[in-house]
Amino acid sequence: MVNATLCFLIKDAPEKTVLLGMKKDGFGKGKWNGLGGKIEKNETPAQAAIREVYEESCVKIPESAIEKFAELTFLSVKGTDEKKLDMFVHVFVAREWEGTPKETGEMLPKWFPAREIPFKSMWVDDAFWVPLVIEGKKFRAEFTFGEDNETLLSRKIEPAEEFI
Ligand code: 6U4
Repeated sequence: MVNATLCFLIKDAPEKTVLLGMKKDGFGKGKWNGLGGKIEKNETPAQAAIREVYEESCVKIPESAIEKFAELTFLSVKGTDEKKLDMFVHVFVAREWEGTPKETGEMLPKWFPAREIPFKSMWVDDAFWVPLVIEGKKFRAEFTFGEDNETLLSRKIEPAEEFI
């Protein structure tokens, strides 16, 4: 199982807005998503999230300003396509950071009003859980995909206590 992160930068005023990134390459290319990627050896999930946000958008998040909201398990029905990956994803939110998001080789960052999240251009599971993150709910979820890695076969979402 690959361990990865997703991080959402959220501004609360004057209107709630969320930073998403258009992935330019790799797994999920062409989709809007939170910023993130695989956790490297010797990194905590929070450290990995901070590093990925910096690599993908040049924004620096202090370790004290990142909070975990969810754990997601993505499972895929095995086929012959070697690109299929099962992933365990730690989801974070940051409300403080240094710098302005910039386009990088990996991501095109863009602010979206919380009421206008582009679910049609995101992973199909996102419509079920991204709103919970924006509302500040903590939860664990599991999504199973078909062989195409796009069709959602099943989903399970349960509330969670604080994550340490
Ligand atoms: P690298 O490490 O750059 O070679 P790459 O293929 O670009 O790998 P990676 O590992 O950086 O991908 O990113 C995978 C990202 O996609 C993680 O942030 C988790 C996210 N992700 C994977 N499946 C997802 C899904 N079903 N819904 C979602 N995000 C997903 O919202």
